[in-house]
Amino acid sequence: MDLLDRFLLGDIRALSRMITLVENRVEGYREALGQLYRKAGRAVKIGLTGPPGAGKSSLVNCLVSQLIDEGVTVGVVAVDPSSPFTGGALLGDRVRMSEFPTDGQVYFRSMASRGATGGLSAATDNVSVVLDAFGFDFILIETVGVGQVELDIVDACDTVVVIIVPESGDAVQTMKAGLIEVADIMVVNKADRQGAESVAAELKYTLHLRKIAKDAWTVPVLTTQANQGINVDKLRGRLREHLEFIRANNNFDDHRRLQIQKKILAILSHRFRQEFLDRLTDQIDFDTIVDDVYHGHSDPFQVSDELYQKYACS
Ligand SMILES: Nc1nc2c(ncn2[C@@H]2O[C@H](COP(=O)(O)OP(=O)(O)OP(=O)(O)O)[C@@H](O)[C@H]2O)c(=O)[nH]1
Ligand SMILES: [Mg+2]
Repeated sequence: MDLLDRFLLGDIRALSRMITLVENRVEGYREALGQLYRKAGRAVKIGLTGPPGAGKSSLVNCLVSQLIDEGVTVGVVAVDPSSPFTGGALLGDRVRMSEFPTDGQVYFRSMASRGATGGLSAATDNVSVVLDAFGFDFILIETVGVGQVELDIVDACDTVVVIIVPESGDAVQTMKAGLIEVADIMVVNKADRQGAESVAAELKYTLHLRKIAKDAWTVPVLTTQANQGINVDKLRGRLREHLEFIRANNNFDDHRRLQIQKKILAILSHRFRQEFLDRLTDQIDFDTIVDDVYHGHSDPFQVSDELYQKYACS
């Protein structure tokens, strides 16, 4: 029996192998992923992002416990910026795994952000498609909110939770980093520390000023203490409300359709770029061109125009 058949029968080991295949873009992955795409689309995707150490994993663990109690299945993808490994063999995940049932109701996977071929955002999205096709009801994606790539990752989710901590300057940093733009729910974690309530109030005020339309979703601001599981039930409640809201207002379908369009364009642009650059490097003597620019006889703009005319339009 081949891998896809075993996967479709619900074999967890086949799931792990499929993710590795997709993550590393092993030959044949496109065909397999294409098949899985047709089966995906049922899972609810929740993105959790925020600064390093804010308590994202702690919150994910609490949410997973709640979801398990509700009787639903959960797949978790953690994008780990510090890890050079792929394959989910990290200590943190082993510890986490041991807390939960091993009957397939929950599945954890880490992705190393360094060296992801073809882009981390695409790789994470592909892995979430695999989990979706496997049949998980919920997919939680944890990523450190530090740059555009991480924002792209959570932007593909149905609901985005942004987690910050009360430490001074954090609220300001969050706004600067564009995290507020992507947030459907804001969480100020480590509420046991000083200043949590004032940071929450500051965020509420900023969000109130930013609200674009009267009937738009009001981004709630919660305070939690994830290491003690405090207020995580409230977060679960807000997640449910947000899902109901976007389903009732068509945003859910619109957003998913937009994601499909983005995905097609991303695949195409990756391909165009790759093919064009391959053609260029095969045919061009860069030393001479660089010499010209270096000595002031040409400039990067003119050179690019000429190369584009010659190789992209042919
Ligand atoms: N005091 C306090 N500590 C917390 C709370 N929530 C989490 N922590 C602790 O904060 C530390 C970081 O928590 P994680 O859940 O690993 O944070 P993270 O955001 O996933 O971290 P990275 O994935 O490394 O960015 C751990 O030592 C947690 O036990 C909280 O509400 N209060
Ligand atoms: Mg973490």
